[in-house]
Amino acid sequence: MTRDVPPWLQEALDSHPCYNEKAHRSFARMHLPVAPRCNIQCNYCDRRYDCSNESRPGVTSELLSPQEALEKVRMVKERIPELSVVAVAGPGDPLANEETFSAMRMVKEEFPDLTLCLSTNGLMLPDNLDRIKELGIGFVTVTINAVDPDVGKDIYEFVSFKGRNYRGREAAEVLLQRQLEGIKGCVERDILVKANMVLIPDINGEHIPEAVERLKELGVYIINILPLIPVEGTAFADQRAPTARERKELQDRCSGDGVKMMRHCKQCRADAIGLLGDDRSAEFEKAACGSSCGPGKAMQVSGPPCRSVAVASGDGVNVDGGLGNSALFRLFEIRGGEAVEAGSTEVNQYMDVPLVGEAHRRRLQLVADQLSGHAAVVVSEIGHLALSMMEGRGVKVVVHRGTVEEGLKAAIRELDADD
Ligand code: CLF
Ligand code: SF4
Repeated sequence: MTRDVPPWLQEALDSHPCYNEKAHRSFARMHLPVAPRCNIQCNYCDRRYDCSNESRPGVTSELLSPQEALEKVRMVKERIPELSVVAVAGPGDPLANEETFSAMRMVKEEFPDLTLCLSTNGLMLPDNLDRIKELGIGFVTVTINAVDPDVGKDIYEFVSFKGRNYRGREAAEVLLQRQLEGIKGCVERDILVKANMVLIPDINGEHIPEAVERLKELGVYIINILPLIPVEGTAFADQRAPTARERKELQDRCSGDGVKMMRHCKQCRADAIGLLGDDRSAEFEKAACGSSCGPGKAMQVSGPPCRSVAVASGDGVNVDGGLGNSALFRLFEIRGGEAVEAGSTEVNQYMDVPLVGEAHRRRLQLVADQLSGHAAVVVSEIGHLALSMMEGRGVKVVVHRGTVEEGLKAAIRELDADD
């Protein structure tokens, strides 16, 4: 018998296109791409693309601030009346980004009739259970690819948890323990859990049935076995993807007996909008821009032009690092020639990577991805590789050794000169 549906979720379940197959042709979902950062590194993920928790590799998502996301919900709700679910599913991990909660809160306040949903790698789930429940988020997906650290150790490059970076078996152990604790906490709070499992035939193919058994015992409501999509430039670029037959056999083998099996997943983008089989996100691209600019492709539709600049500065006073050795970038919007503070973005989850070789290149790439979408970055130094990565992403690099204030002035001058 399938897990009982908590009464407070029955109505929402009837119109949830992912948790309820019957609903997927009549109800639409919308993902808010407000969560760029991630706290782990899955070997199949390249964050130039969308998060594989809930997405397919493809076009990079635009990133929105919570305010921009709310404005976009207003627009989408007007044009897609069948919208029933609003979710955060990347492009990084929703729970590694405070913006997820700000956006959800705003949506809940203005649209209490919409169902809230999120998808996470689970690392920070135990710490956020009460907030999730309080916000009325009744549907949580956890991507859990193994319940044995000896299998998981080959799937994750690192896990960054509470100031420490873990690798190998230890990383898989930390992640698994948090995922299991998080799932248990959701079930205890009457939140419906979906477990996403990326099927990597030569790594976890044999292990998935055992993992599904464990997840059933924990009270997971529905299982979603997704095929690995090998992405160029990732550690799993050469891993074999499953065949359709392999996946179906596994789905059949793991079906029934206390758990539902999702078979209609579309491996959506982190900014997907519409019915599962009819993505309409392109219609709404660049539709949102409110009072602030940020990373991503948000576009100003009214008011004075604004651009965003990221400055490498740990103390907020001096420009004190390069792309490869900074933990924090301060963000500013340039409006009418003035720089206005707009928060900060941490890249310290990549700090524990050797400064040479492939790992270093990859780290630079991740930091560059995180900073892509800004008009300029200000750093005190930069190497050839990092420079070409930033320029390749259309970001102006300003090298400045001095104060943040002077660095911003230099950035404004250089951006103006380009106009
Ligand atoms: Fe989005 Fe995921 Fe919520 Fe659905 S998607 S966060 S549960 S609202 Fe759905 Fe898309 Fe498959 Fe995800 S089809 S990738 S299962
Ligand atoms: Fe990528 Fe993080 Fe998602 Fe893994 S959890 S697929 S590393 S964004």
